[in-house]
Amino acid sequence: MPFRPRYTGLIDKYRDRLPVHDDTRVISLGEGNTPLIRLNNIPRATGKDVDIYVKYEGLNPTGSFKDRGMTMAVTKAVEEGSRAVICASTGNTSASAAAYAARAGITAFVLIPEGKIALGKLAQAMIHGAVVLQIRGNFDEGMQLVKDVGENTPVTIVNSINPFRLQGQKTAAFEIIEELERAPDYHCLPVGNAGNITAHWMGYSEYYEHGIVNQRPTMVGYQASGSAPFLRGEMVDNPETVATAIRIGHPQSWDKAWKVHEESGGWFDECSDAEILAAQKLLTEKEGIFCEPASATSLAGALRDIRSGKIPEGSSIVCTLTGHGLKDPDTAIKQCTEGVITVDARLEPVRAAIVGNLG
Ligand code: AN7
Repeated sequence: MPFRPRYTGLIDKYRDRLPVHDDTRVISLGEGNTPLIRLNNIPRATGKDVDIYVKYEGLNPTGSFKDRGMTMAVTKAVEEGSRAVICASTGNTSASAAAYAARAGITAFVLIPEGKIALGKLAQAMIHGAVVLQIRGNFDEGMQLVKDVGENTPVTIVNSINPFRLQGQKTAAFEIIEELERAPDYHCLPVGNAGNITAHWMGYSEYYEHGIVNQRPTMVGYQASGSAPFLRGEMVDNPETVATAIRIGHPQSWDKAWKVHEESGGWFDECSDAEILAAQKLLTEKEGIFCEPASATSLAGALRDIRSGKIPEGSSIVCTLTGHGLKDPDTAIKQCTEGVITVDARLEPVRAAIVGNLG
C-alpha cells in the first residue's frame, strides 16, 4: 500500500538539530506541529493593544507537550538497548511514557501520587499498559524514589532530568519562530519542574545563535500560589493546587530556570487557583479552546501583567497551553455552575428551554 504521511514527527523534521543518527530507529506518534492560534476576543477585552497567541500543545498525540520530549527520550532509550523506562509524574509524563513505551514495545513504570492525578491521565497510563505504582506521597517524593531506584535497576529515567527530553521540547520554540518569522516579545509558560521553560529558552537561543532570528523573547514563568517555590525562593514541601499537573514543590530544573530568568530578563509570578480556573473558563467560552487548569496558568498570569502594563502595549505574547482540557473532566464539570437542563423528551419543554435561554 502506498503511504505518504504528511508529517512524521519532530525528530524527522528537526533531525539536524537533534542528537540522532541517520540509522536511529525513531519512536514517534507524529508529535509536534501543533497550532499557534491568535486570540481574537480575549485581547480586545483587556482594552490593551496586544497580540496574544496560544501554542496549543494539548493537540499532541497524548494530549500534552510531554510528547515532544518523550519521542526523544524513548528513541534514545531504545537506541541504547533499554527494555524499560520509568518516571514519576503528576500525570502527563506518565501518559506520554506509557504511550511511547507501548509504541516501542518496551515496559513503562510510572509512579503517581495517589488521588492527585486527573482522571484522563490515569486512564491513559492504565490503558497503554504501563505498570502503575500509586504512591502514598506527592510528586516530589515519587521523583526522589525514581532517582534512587534508577541507580541500580536496568530502567531508563524519562523525567526531564533526562537531557534528551529537553532536546525534544526545544522544538516548540522552533515552530513558533517559523510561524511568526521572528521570536515573540514575551513567552509565558506554566512552571512545575521548570523543564519546559528551560527547553523553550534552549530552542530560542539556538535559532538566535545560528542567526535565524535577531532577538529572543522575555521568558515569564507562572506558578500556582500553593506550589510556587520560584516565588518563595526555596523548595516547598507540601505543594497544593487545583492544577495538579504543576503540584510540584521541588523543581528538578531549579538552577537552569533561574538562568533562563537572568539571561532573558524575565520574571516568575504566581496565580491563585481561582485565577487559573477563571482563565481556563475564559479560553473555553471566549475562544473555543479547552486546556487543562495548569495550562491556563500561562494566560492567567499574562493577562494580569498585560492589564498592569508590566507587559507593555504593542507586545506580541505567546502563551503555551501545555495540556488538553479533556485530561481533567472532573475539574471542568465542577466549574460549570449552570449545569445541564433535564427535560422530558417532548417538543414543548425542549422549545421552552430554548426560548428561555436565547438571551
Ligand atoms: C499540563 O507530568 O511534571 O515546568 O509529571 O503536565 O516542565 O514541569 C507535568 C508538568 C505544565 C509543567 N503543564 O512543566 C508530569 C509533570 C502541564 C504539565 C507542566 C506540566 P514543567
